[in-house]
Formats: sequence, C-alpha cells, structure tokens
Amino acid sequence: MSLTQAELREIVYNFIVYGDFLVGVPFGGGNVNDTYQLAFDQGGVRLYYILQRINHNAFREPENVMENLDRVTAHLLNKIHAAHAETRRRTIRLLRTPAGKPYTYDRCGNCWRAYVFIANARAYDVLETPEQAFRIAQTIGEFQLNLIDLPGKRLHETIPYFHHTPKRLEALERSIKADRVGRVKDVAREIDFVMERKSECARLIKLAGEGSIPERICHNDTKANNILIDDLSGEGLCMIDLDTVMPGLSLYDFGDIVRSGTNPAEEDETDLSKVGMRFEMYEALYRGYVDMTSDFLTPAEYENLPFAGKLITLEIGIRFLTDYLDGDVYFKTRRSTQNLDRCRTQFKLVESIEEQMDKMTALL
Ligand code: GN1
Ligand code: MG
Repeated sequence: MSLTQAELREIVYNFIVYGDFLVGVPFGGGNVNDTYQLAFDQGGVRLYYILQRINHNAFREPENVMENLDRVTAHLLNKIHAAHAETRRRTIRLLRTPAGKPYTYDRCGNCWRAYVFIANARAYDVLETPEQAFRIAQTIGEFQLNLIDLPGKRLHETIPYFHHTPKRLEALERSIKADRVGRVKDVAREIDFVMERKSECARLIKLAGEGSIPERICHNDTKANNILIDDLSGEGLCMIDLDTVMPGLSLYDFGDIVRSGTNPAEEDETDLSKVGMRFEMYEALYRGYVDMTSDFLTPAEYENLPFAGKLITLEIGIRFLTDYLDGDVYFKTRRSTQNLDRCRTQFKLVESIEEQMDKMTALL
C-alpha cells in the first residue's frame, strides 16, 4: 500500500506537530507494518517523524497494541532517565492527538501512530562485527531488565500464541491440508525438514507450563534490524518495533537475535551457500545478553539459550513456509518465491546451528 503526499499530510496533522509538512517517503524494511519518514519545517528547522500504519491483519486490536506501547515507553523513559545522561534517542517517543491519544484513524479505518525520528543511528539487516552483536544483545537484555517492574495489569497479548511453536506447527499442517494455491507439491523437502524436528517444537512451551521458565515481558521480535545502533559510539541505542512487546519468554528474544544476528546473508538470500551461523557472532550475542540478564535468568532459561536460537529459527521458517502455502497473505513479498526463499534460509540456518550446538553449549 502506498499513500499520496496529501493522504500522509492529512493523517499526520491529526497529531500535534508544530511544523509544516514537507514530504513523506517509505522507510525501513519491516515485513508487516507500513512505515514512512516525514519531513517537516518547524520554525525554519527541518525535523523528521516516523508515521506508521498498524497492519490490522496481523494486529487485530490496534488499540491494545497502543495501550501496551504507551505504558511500556513511559516506563522505559523513567528507567533511562535514571541510568543515562542522554535520554532522547533511547526509546520510542509517541506523538499525541489534541485529545491526548497516541494514535489516529484514517478514512479507511486504518490505525496510525507517529514517533519522533531518531537520527544518527541505524538498523542493520545483517550484523557486521562481533562488537555490534555484543552491543545489540546488551540492549535486548537491558530492555527485558527495565520491564521487569512495569507497574499495572498484565500487558495485552497483541498476537495470541505468537511464539507458541506447536501452534505454529499446527497452522502449517492445516495449510498443507488446504493447499490453497497448489504449492504443496513444491515443498516436500521443507515439510520433511519440519516433521523431522516436530518433537522439539514443544520444549520451551512445556518448560513454561511446568513453571521452570517464568513468563516475562519481552520484545518478541528482536531481529537485528529492530534495534538501532548509534552511528558514532557503536552502542546499542534503542529497541524499535514494539508492537509485540507482551508477556513471553526471555528465550524468544535471545533466540530471534541468534536467528537474525548470526547469519551473514539476507533473510531472503537465494544462494544458500552464503547462509550459516557465524560462531563468533553467537559468542558475542551470548556474552552481551548474559552481561545484562545474569542477575535474573533462572537456570532453566540459561541452559536453554543455545536451543532457543535453533527453535526460533525453525519457528520463523515454519511461519514463512505456512505463508508461502497460504499464498503470501501475511508477510510482505516482492516476488512470488520470496517466502519460500526466506523459509529455506531459516532451515539452512537451523542445520548450521545444529552442527555447532556442542560449541554453543560449551560456552555456558
Ligand atoms: C516480522 O515487523 P518485522 O518485519 O520486524 C514479524 C516477525 C518475524 C519477522 C521476520 C508482527 O517482523 O515475527 O520474525 O517479520 N513480525 C510480526 O522477518 O509478525
Ligand atoms: Mg521491524
């Protein structure tokens, strides 16, 4: 979906802004929401905001998403004030409407929110150095740490069963059965790959159900490009894409950064020889994450860090495969095989993690 300048202007003027709208351009590499960067002239100074449409196919109750986001960012701001001299770029800051709401609706019923744009920082699709990996994992750990004492009621589950791997597997099985667009015949190998690993899918859910792994507030979508790195200091700066911040397991966040941060290739790379887990990146992620979380991780969480990387990679691969079989209805795609390519990179990465599991475990 691409909007005209007039449409963007109309939407953003529902929020309190003191500048004149200049131009809006599509921004970032998200697979779900639509994101724009908007330039304003405010008293002769150029400044930027991010304007984003919540995909209500993925997030059925956008107002719950926004209630979570408002509470979480306010709490983070307090924490950051206490810990850092500079606060402005370390958390998302929401714009508000004159009625005080952090969201607005357009004429078609889409829900939009706007943020202060964070300058001089970048989100990396592929991490370049172990130093970056260390810093990013610290930022994820610090985020979890800061949210441990979020006051008030339990956060909304913005997507129910988001990381419930057995349910993701059931969804795949339903899609195989339905074969809506006739693609099942092309993915026999990928289906076998999943079925060979079926018994492992319930491991974390089971440990959580038994009470050995606690529920925590997590980000739940910690792929590398959802964390900003400061251009100047190289520090992990800010967690973005907060729609899935909700109750979950700490291991989901660690798993997803292992998935996205250790692979030197793009998520939809077609040359699978480029895909694999870089152990030096894993080690840096592990050290950075534990640096911030060792005070609160339980033994069962700690012991499952290596497995989490494998499970979440398998799970996201299952989701890409499911969406491919459903005819590409969830993730944004630019070519007809993109979800299948994404699935294949994930499964190649799972194999690579399996091959290195002993080394990963030895770090514990
Ligand atoms: C989506 O929104 P984005 O692009 O950061 C997805 C994640 C997947 C990821 C795979 C709400 O993340 O769960 O891991 O794509 N987010 C949602 O690239 O489904
Ligand atoms: Mg994102």
